[in-house]
Amino acid sequence: MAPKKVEEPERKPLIGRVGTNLKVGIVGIPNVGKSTFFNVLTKSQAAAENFPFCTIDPNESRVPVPDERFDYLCEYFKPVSKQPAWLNVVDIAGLVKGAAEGQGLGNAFLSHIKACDALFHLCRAFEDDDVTHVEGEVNPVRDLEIINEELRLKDLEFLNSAVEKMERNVLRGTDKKLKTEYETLQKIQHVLDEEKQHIRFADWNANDIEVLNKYLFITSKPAIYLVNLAEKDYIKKKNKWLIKIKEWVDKNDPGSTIIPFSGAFENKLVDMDEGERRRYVEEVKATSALDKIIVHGYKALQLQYFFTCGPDEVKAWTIQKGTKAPQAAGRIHTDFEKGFIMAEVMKYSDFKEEGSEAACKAAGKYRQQGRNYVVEDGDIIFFKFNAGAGLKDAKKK
Ligand SMILES: Nc1nc2c(ncn2[C@@H]2O[C@H](COP(=O)(O)OP(=O)(O)OP(=O)(O)O)[C@@H](O)[C@H]2O)c(=O)[nH]1
Ligand SMILES: [Mg+2]
Repeated sequence: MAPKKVEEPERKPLIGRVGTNLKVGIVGIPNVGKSTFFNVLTKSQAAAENFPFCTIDPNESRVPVPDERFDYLCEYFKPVSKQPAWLNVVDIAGLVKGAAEGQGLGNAFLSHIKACDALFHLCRAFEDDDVTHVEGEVNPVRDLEIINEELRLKDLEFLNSAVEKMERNVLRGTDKKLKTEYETLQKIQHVLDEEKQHIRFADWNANDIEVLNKYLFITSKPAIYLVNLAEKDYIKKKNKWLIKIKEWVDKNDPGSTIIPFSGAFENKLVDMDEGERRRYVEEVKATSALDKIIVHGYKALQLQYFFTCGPDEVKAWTIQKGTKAPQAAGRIHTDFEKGFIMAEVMKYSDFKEEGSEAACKAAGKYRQQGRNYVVEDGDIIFFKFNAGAGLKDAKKK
């Protein structure tokens, strides 16, 4: 397996939509196991947690984000309703060399990638003569290279047409805002065309980011690399490609996460009943990689969540990092934001350590926070708000 990172390189700010209903798209060349991974992911999460199977359409579903804090809170409160955080995942058809120019199923699929906010870049390191490889033989590094290049070319094509459209107006007009946007587009052109770089690795100022957030280029999206191994390699944690993939990612997408998994192994597990699965996992001394993949996907979107807890419901509410208390309250209901009075907050770790809300209060770990409080991941919150018409406070809708 790839060696552990010693030091996290500094990450660039996330470019993209601001929202909480964000999607990760699975990209890769054909026949590398994207759909297999997608199916196993949705099936296993639906089965394991007994949540409703959440197919949004045949290629999109949402999966609960595994979190032992959430499990503990459910265990503690025994609520009627359990609402975990969700990650939306989209299965995208395979891309081939030349897709940016319309080869293969080309262009339509690139537009699907555009609609996603982060990418699971899946590559194939398993050998199987029965599964055709479009490029002849297995070579995940070459495949990563192909996809990366197609994504860059697609952005460039989109950018060039935007620049062209704008050019006439900018040269003729006196619109200052248009001019700034045009300048940023030219900077982007330089990065994509001259430096042959992906957008997310360049340095952008606040103006640029505003423009980038408008265009949502594919190469501005963060990626996580998933390496599909044969079952035996996954179990042994050994495959000759892993180190080469690590080298490639370190060079081309420094700091990004690489997660080895095995579609075949996951597929086997998902079809077993609980007892069988436990025995098998013990026998081969390997566990499923799916939880780790979901958690990393969620993190790549720079999302986090706070909890509301009670006997009716334990719920994880997704927010963007840096969200302040009133806006977090607004996730629950707009009235909570408008009439925000305070947030009563316990850290999850304090709650667990002290054992109850009362004990947290006694220990001075139940804090009242105001409008400027920045909500932290895992906060347990009880909002007080003024609804004008006499409603004083509420835990949830
Ligand atoms: N041996 C082996 N075969 C696999 C594995 N994962 C997927 N396959 C097989 O590879 C073939 C292609 O898998 P898919 O999941 O459909 O591949 P895909 O990447 O979605 O392909 P496209 O949608 O055509 O781009 C199928 O026959 C799978 O059964 C794996 O881990 N090991
Ligand atoms: Mg597929």
